[in-house]
Amino acid sequence: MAIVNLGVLAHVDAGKTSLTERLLFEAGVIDQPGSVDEGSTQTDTLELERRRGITIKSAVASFLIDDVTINLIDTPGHPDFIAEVERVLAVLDGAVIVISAVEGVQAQTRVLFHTLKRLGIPILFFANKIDRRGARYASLISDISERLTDSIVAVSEVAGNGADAVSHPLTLADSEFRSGLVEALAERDEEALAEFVTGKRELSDSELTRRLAAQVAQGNLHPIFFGSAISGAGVGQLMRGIAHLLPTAAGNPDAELSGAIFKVERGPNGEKIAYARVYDGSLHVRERLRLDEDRGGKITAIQVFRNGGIQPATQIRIGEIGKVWGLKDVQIGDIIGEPRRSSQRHFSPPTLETLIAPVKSGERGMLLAALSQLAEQDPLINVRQDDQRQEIFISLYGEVQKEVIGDTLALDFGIEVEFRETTTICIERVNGTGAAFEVLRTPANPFLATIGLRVEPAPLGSGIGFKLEVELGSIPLAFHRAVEETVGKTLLQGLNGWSVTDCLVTMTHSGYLARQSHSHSTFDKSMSSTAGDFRLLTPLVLMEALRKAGTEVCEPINRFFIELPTDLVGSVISVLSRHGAIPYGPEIRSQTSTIEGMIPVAAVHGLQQMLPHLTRGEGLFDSSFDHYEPIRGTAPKRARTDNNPLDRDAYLIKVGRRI
Ligand SMILES: Nc1nc2c(ncn2[C@@H]2O[C@H](COP(=O)(O)OP(=O)(O)OP(=O)(O)O)[C@@H](O)[C@H]2O)c(=O)[nH]1
Ligand SMILES: [Mg+2]
Repeated sequence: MAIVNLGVLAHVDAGKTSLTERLLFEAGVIDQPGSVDEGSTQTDTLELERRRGITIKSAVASFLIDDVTINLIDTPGHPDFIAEVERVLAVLDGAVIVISAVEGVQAQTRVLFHTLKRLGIPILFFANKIDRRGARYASLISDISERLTDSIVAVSEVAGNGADAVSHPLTLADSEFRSGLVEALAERDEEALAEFVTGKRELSDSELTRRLAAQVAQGNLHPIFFGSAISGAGVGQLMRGIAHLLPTAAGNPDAELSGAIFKVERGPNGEKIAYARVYDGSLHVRERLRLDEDRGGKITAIQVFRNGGIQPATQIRIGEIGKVWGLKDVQIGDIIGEPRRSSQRHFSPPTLETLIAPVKSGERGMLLAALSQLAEQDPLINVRQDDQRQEIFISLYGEVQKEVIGDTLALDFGIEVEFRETTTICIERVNGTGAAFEVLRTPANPFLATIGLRVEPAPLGSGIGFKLEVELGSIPLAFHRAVEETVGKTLLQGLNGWSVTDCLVTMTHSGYLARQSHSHSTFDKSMSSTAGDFRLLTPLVLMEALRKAGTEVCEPINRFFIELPTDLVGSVISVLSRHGAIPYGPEIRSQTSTIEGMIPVAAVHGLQQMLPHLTRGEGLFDSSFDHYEPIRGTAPKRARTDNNPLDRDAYLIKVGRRI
């Protein structure tokens, strides 16, 4: 049974959900394509999605094309919901990137394309909305090749305009298309090149198609289909492309089970339902699953996506996607068995944080419980508590996500909340090298542990590394682990309260007192080191080392793109500069021009609100995270929520170890 797990990805509003609907209709799964605008589609089922007309959660739909089962995952395009896309990436055999033929390549299109490319996921392009006025053909192809990739081959052409626009497949009988394709293949496929250049023989149609599929599968070439999700133009050809140009799921049925959980939802009775894809082996009802060291459970029921629907089943086989019941503590992103694709983060982290509080003061506990349930489905919500001030913070990608969280809490949990003080999340990077150590049984050290740590900068994007420069056996493994874990936790709040990243921490000294007791009595904590001694001392040593190394607070910077009437370019550029943005040379055209550049995330919201006024309502603004940059001037601090190891005396009192 051939299966393709297909992601549909795009910038917001490009037409992913509409295309999904059209594919389900053409495949015979539904009698009428539903409409996003009327809230009647198969994949936008949440009340909030229907109300807002945007996709918020990824959703699966299944259908057959020429005996190939397609499990399609419709994803949200709004950058605030990128976490939903993130998890889906792990389970895809291929992707369709939808591009509006009117708007062309947009900010999120680029982010998604480059991420898919990096992961080696084969990509087809669908240029949608050819039925709209202003839809482009040749200029869209050059837009894609200039702003995205030149590894493209247009496989259809458009005739007519507006509602009458039709899309014709280009065939190998067309000599121009044929020679273009042969050339594109020859550039990427040495064997084809040899045969083509030496002219040994004509490549047959079926051989050309086979070689095209091979290049698509390797991620070297991306066919562009043109059409319309609303009129249905070009969708039939896209379906043949999906079934015959993308690689089908492959795996080893005899190997150990491996798979991934890419979505978690709650059923009508609050029970957890996990969406799993299987790579190798198979997943059975009544099987016990291990999710990590201390989480797991027994599978009580399975449903598998098949032939346009979902059916009860006893197992999920290779390549299949199914719903799984019974895993009570499952989380989105869980890996079953050996990971297939790097489970690393592919997109930038949330860059905003907001204080969230219940309107009714007695509902704080309820709110925390609700947020932790939401965090099971969306790990990037990242709930942070300040127990001293009784405050709750959550990370955010943007204003729309904030509104959706507010609505979800009201609708699903009956909790009215308010948000205050949205701030930018900065990070701290280490400036130089710093080291510190404390030795057990010395007067200043109340803990039965010797710890030495060195902190130094590591390459950008590398996160936090931990290394031992002491003999592995010098202290029990459990103590090493305690130090390593505590290092990770401590670095969540650096010298200025922001999380420290891109650094290497090396353990340079270690020592402990072995388990001992006075004769005939039991284990005596005052004479023997415990993991607690290592946990409590680590923050003091680490922060001392960090203080010596010094840190630099960096703020998130977005790449922006503005389209606006040409006569306003000058005035908008000066406003941009006042907001700390760095515009690159604008691209001036007769009527509308574009400005690209970098802007601090902190300035994005304000600018977005001013733009309609600045551009007579005609400006389009788009931005996505690009990098972190050191803040010039005074670095902002974030209030600490830990025991503040920077203040030794206060810290010792808080952890109850006053000397
Ligand atoms: N004219 C025309 N309109 C389209 C076409 N495809 C989608 N639309 C419209 O574009 C809007 C957005 O469509 P959606 O299908 O919700 O787009 P999406 O990519 O799923 O959006 P998000 O999931 O929110 O990112 C809706 O108003 C659709 O009716 C098309 O081919 N032609
Ligand atoms: Mg959608």
